[in-house]
Amino acid sequence: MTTEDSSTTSNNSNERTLVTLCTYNESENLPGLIAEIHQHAADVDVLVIDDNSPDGTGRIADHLASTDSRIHVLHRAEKQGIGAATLAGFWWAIDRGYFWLINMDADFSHHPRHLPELRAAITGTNGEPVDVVIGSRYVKGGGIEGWGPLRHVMSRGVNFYARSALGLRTKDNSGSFRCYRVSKLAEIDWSRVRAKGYAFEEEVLYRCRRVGCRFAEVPIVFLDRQHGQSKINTREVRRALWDIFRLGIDNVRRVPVREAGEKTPS
Ligand SMILES: Nc1nc2c(ncn2[C@@H]2O[C@H](COP(=O)(O)OP(=O)(O)OP(=O)(O)O)[C@@H](O)[C@H]2O)c(=O)[nH]1
Ligand SMILES: [Mg+2]
Repeated sequence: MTTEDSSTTSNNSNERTLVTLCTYNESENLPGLIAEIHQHAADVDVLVIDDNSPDGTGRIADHLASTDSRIHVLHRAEKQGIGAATLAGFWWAIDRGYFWLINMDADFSHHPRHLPELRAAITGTNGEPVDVVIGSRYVKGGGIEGWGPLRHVMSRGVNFYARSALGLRTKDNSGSFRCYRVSKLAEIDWSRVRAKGYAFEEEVLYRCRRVGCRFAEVPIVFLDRQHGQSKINTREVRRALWDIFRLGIDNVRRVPVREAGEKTPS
């Protein structure tokens, strides 16, 4: 794994925001997506986390980074799952002192037009700031375009299962379009992480809840990908269900979630 060493960023405020994009074969989507991100949020830095995509996504990302100092690339040697890639982005943001991290899929399913709403929601309602804003398909105004009935049933089913097993109160626990307060991510002991694949999304919310995060959900309309192929398969789904089950056992046993040295009990 190699990282580009860059501590210089272009957003000047004290609350710097990093947008992370995990990519595996997203060459058709990446250039247009980053351009749109910067149309809707000009001040954010973007980190592409590429697992050596055979279609050359990593090279395209390098080229974009060479033309725009807001763009950074983290190259990983091989495909290790979306959870492992997302976690690498968390560490990158923690190490470089970002204040907010917004994660998005890189296939336009998470449209950059929602970025301002996600960022606005961090102030919370009633003057209570929040730590995690979820771009949610399952609150009023949210939705999904382009899925068949099976995908709908699977997604609803996984959400119900995760809420029951992990005690989550939020409605959309399986999507990855989220804004996190980086200091809260830093409180979590990530060495205990169970899911390397798709259950990572539920696992992050579980761990965030256990360290006392406050949540908000803002509606997003999820669009099925236009270009490239889905990386979900039945093996990944089975593994995700198993990972959530094991996390549910951790929840019952109250296995600690905090980084050593963090004082507050979880
Ligand atoms: N770095 C990295 N990125 C991944 C990996 N698996 C998936 N991704 C990326 O994670 C994002 C979500 O993956 P998708 O294949 O779109 O999965 P999905 O959105 O759940 O499924 P579809 O919407 O059906 O395509 C996309 O940007 C993928 O390119 C992985 O193993 N490593
Ligand atoms: Mg997708």
